[in-house]
Amino acid sequence: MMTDEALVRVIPSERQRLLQDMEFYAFIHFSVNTFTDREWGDGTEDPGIFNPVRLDAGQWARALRSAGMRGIILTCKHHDGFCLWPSRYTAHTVAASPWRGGKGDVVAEASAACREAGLRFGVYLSPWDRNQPVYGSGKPYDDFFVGQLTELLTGYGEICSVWLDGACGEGPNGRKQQYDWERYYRVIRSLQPGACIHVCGPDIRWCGNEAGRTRASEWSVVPRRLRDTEKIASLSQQTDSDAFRLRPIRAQDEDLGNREILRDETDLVWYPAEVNTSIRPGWFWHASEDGLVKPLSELIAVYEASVGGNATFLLNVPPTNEGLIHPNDALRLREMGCALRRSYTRNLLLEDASLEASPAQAGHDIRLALRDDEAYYLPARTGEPAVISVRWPRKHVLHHVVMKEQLALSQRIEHFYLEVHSETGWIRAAEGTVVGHKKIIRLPGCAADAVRIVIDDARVRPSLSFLGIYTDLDPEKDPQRDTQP
Ligand code: FUL
Repeated sequence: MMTDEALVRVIPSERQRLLQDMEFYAFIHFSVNTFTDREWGDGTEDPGIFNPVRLDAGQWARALRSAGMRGIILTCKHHDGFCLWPSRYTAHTVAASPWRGGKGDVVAEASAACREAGLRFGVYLSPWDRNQPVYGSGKPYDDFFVGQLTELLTGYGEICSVWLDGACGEGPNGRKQQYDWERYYRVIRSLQPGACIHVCGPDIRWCGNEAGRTRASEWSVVPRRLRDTEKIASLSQQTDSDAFRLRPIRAQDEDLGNREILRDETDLVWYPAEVNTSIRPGWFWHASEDGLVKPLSELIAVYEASVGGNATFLLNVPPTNEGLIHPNDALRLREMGCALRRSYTRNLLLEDASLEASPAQAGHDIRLALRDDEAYYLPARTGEPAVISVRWPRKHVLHHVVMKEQLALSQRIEHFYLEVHSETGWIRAAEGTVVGHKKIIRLPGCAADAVRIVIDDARVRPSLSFLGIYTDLDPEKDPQRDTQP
């Protein structure tokens, strides 16, 4: 039986911690599909159609950064096999296109723009390749794939992510490939040890749907068998359909890692969730969807459920056939940045608050949770609730509470609740399970002069590396509100 002591021995790798710290980052879907108005190309597209005449990766980076994103993952090759860089392993690349006279390299431009803007850069390289004649032939295709991986992982600086999609269909010859995943992983580890391998890989877990939904409790310590690539592939998209993009999490998978569920497991891993969805209905740009950019409220709700639910948020923003992020998407990104600054700038704990907590272990005082860094609060006693109390001399309107655990100690909090105090006395305003990297609790703007957080169930003892209680910033006071993307 898994004891609490055994559960908290499972902790993230350095590369996973860096990725979780990114919290919110972009997917860029861009390929021949951008020019054919399709979601999946079949590999027969003429590279001559690829000509994004105004391409400016600096504009992408600035627009995405204005939303508060910290990285970009680019579809260097989607299922159609067309390469956004001049791969020497195939002629089906930008080198055969009229763009920049066949001398262009989108991967080079995007990675340079990221470095310039202070964003991390990652690659999506579709294992499924509908153009490649050796696809489905076993080792010859694995050699080809490893060759392409090597180009991407050696020619473009530091790579934060290799996103390996689970879709696996037939190649041009009607055959399906058995991917040599372990070999791909070895190549990635040796060339870019800091890169996380997402989805069909050991580092970052696909949350199981493309609709931007998260589980109420998204645990990072889960059974190792969830990494089973076959399983991921069978749950992944097998056909291109809107229904798949909107499919919610399957009910039987609703909770993957509470203490009860893990009790009889023998082999656990740190495998945090990533939520991916598109800012528009499709992954690729379609002129017909220019008016269908998701509303700000929907994107903020996904942000709060993902970043604020111990997952990362990978939001796709597809450039147009001119090679620019469309003004409607750019505007929404800027609005997102403003909304996030408005919500998470004014931390009332740093104003006139007094803060107390259950006795702490020496060196782990609750005041360490005021700073968002490595230091953390750790109660001295095990087996009893940890209570954290905040009081203000006057009432404040509260909008959000943010809690974070110190992940070097694993994730420990199993249950907590939060009470607010006003003239009608104490009321329970929220409760929850997972905290992990970050928990965001949205409060409906209640006026209160005290807050109490009770962590009433934890593995061994809970840690708290950050606590913030926010009131919305007056938009007039947002110093960056006029920033243009
Ligand atoms: C899916 C792909 O088939 C879609 O086209 C898209 O790339 C999405 C992120 O993953 O499985």
